[in-house]
Amino acid sequence: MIKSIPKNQSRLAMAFMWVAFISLLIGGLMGLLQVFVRSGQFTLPFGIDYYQVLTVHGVILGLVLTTYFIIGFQYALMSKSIGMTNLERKMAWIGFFVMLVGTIMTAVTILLGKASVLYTFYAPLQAHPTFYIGLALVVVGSWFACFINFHQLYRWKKEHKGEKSPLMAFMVVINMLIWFICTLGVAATVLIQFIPWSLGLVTEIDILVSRTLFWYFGHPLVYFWLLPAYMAWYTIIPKVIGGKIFSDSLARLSFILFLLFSIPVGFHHQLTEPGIDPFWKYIQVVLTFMVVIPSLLTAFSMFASFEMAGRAKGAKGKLGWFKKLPWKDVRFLAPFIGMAAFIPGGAGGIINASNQLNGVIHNTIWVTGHFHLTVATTVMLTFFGIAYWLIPVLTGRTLTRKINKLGIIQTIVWTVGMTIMSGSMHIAGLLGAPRRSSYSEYGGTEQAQEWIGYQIGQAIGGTILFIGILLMVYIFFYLTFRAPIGIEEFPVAEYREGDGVDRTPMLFENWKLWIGITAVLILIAYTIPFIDIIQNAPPGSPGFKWPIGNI
Ligand code: HAS
Repeated sequence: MIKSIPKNQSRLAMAFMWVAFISLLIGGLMGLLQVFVRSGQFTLPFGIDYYQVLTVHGVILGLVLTTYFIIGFQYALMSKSIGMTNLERKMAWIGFFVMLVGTIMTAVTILLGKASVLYTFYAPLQAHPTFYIGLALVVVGSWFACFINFHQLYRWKKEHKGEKSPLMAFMVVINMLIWFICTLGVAATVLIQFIPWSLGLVTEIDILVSRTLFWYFGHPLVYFWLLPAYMAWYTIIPKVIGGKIFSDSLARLSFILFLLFSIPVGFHHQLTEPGIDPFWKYIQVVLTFMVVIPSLLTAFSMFASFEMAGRAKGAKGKLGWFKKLPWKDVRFLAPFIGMAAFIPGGAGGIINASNQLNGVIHNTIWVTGHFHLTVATTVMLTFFGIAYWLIPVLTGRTLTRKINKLGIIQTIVWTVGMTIMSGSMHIAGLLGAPRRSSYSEYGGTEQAQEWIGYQIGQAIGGTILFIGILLMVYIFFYLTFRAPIGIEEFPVAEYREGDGVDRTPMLFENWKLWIGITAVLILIAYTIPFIDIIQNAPPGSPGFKWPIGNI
């Protein structure tokens, strides 16, 4: 039963959206400064440090914007599909404020120049303790959202004995399970290693342990970003295009596969690191290739939904459906371009995961190009596509034709900017340009001359993208304060006839089974190598620990 979202629950989701869009503006501005510095044509004023700007950019966009948007969007999906009690809502506000305090602490520390450690905060780079404490609070605050979402589904299931859960709620719970399990890793390294070390309570830190715990979190993090986009692709886009969901079982299967395979793969970020036995790297690379499968299932499902919708509108021939898609509707166009970008973006991921090829691209700006295609295009354009209807739904306003048109322009600006910027990054990376460095334009080598042109390409693309950010922030404000009062549709797709939706196996909701298999896979992938790392971390034994005075 689909209900509208009550006002007090809309306010909650909007609070998360506010933080997300303010972050977009601040983080985007930092991105603009960065590409200018890397072009070699610009020096930062007032002694601002490149790495400080890069840290603000990565933390604010990669961690703050995404997490707030996702939690707000997921609350809206849960409110829409299974409702929220007053107690759940109050707890959600507590979680929001815990996150906000943490975010402000982290942001202020970075802005004061006390935490220029980038979003990966690799030791032995060290930040002021408030950076790590702030991060820990953000994580703890986000756990409120996890347990509230789990409780919402648990409550619904108790009230609807024997019934299958609504697809949206099922997807939200899977995503929050992934988030909860993976943030245990980052919470462990921050609480056990970084906070005591930065407070001076201990004088050494085991670098490889900290990086391994970070990447135990870092890869599932990218699926935590991706899955809300997939939620929209599976459950909302079919409605926007006037079609139906292709298959309930396939959608659930794909999400379960993400739960199983997105976590035990962190070593593919550490393929070049000594101290991890190649056998375990190999195991995790195999598991990485497993996590490609649910994306391929999703691609299949999307094509099926598009074709079905097109044929229902009279499309003929193999590709006739393409013309019947609603190209002038920004709620469709933005996510669609996101999907299209995921074809090269996903191919890039497969290249990254392939051991020998990883040796070519690792630590080059190719990787930055990869994640600007995936998270900054596929995910962000889908989030923008969601915002066009979600913000009016939450504020009791409507998406006007004018804003729809401006949204189409914004989508095109973003696509052009990102194609130039990410394309330049991929090429410069292949030529050897390093990432995470402000000195890439004058390495003094002949090679550096080859990639300098692409660094300027990045600056051009980055400038166009910044215009895209300004447009999007304007649209957000317009939809929040100026758009006409009215009722905007919360698009929720129905299943196609003959989907066999009633026959979706109840096995898919056997949470003990799926969480159990997930735990077993994590234990297989990590137990032995982790013990090995603790005992024999390079370059000496027992564990190479960086003394605090050397940084
Ligand atoms: Fe990645 C590095 C491997 C997906 C984000 N990745 C990163 C980093 C980030 C990131 C942020 O194995 C850098 C971290 C850092 O700071 O160091 N990635 C993969 C693989 C996948 C993948 C195998 N990544 C993502 C997604 C991200 C993301 C998604 C964000 C949201 N990645 C790596 C590896 C590294 C890495 C290594 C480490 C590199 C290094 O050495 O440092 C896969 O999940 C990709 C599977 C995807 C597909 C595509 C399916 C296509 C679909 C679209 C269908 C289109 C339709 C439209 C229907 C197989 C679903 C129709 C279109 C028409 C034109 C008609």
